[in-house]
Amino acid sequence: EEICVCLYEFYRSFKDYLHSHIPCRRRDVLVLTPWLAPIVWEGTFSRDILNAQYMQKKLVTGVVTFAVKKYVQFIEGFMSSANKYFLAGHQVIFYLFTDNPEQIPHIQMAPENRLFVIPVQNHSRWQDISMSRMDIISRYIRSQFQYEVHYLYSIDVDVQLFEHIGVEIIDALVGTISSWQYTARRESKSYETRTESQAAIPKGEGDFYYTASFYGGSVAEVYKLTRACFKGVMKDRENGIEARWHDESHLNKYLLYHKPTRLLSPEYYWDAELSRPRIIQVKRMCSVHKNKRRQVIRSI
Ligand code: 2GW
Ligand code: MN
Repeated sequence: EEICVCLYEFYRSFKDYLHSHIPCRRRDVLVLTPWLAPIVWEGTFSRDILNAQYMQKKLVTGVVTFAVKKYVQFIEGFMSSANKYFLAGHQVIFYLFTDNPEQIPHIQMAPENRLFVIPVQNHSRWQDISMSRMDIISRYIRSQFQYEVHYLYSIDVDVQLFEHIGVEIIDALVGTISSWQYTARRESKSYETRTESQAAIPKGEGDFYYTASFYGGSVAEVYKLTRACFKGVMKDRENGIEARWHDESHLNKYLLYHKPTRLLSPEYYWDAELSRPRIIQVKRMCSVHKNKRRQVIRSI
């Protein structure tokens, strides 16, 4: 009986403690992977506690974004919303790769943030723009980023942030669950399955389907990831094959065999084309690009 009283007391004090930091806990979603990596949803963390920890460590985080050709039109919306909501109050360095540095609009940066505009060549095929990102990121990590930031995240430019994306995203290797595929069963996920491709995932394997629109981690981990993915892209090219979803297919292959240490729920990249199910309590970042044709193909 005494033990019972003890346990009850413990539970009660813990419950109060939890409640004071996380007012609405989640029971409706998966919050831990089978390899014990947290899956970040609204209602699973206290940003105050995380902020204080991160602040103590004096960390700097980098964001890599590409805006090539017509995609310069998205810079303004991305940069102004990211300055407001991405790791607000913490030091962030934005690395903006573009083929047209002169055309960059004036961007009002938050005082703690910095912006580097880096010229990059354009490719005629969009698939090549998308896939060359892995190569460019890894080369710049080697020559520059590793000396300037601790963590590095790659984000599509055709997005806008609507809510805070804070230090809950910080970890060694971080992937975001795709808003298109969060419910799909393994067999119906968009993985590359042709065994001739380096991105091939054997039938019946795969954990989650991750979006290439938002991933990151420590500089060292992102270096390994981007190098491996680019190697896969090159090998495929030699063999005359292109993975189903380009860099995204290679990212999914990599993250299957190098398990992410933290996953972001689709709150962190919600596709504008989709209606919002109940489990998505906040849309923190959404795509703003409406290209019906490609999206229809993608959802098949
Ligand atoms: C892309 C498609 C068709 C025509 C042009 C482009 C394009 C992309 C471009 O002209 N200029 C450019 O800078 N980009 C960059 O590539 C930009 O940063 C953009 O956000 C990123 C990915 O292209 P996006 O946003 O059109 O593709 P999504 O939103 O369907 O993204 C998924 O699929 C891609 C590959 O199929 C990538 O894997 C991407 O990371 C995925 O999320
Ligand atoms: Mn996009």
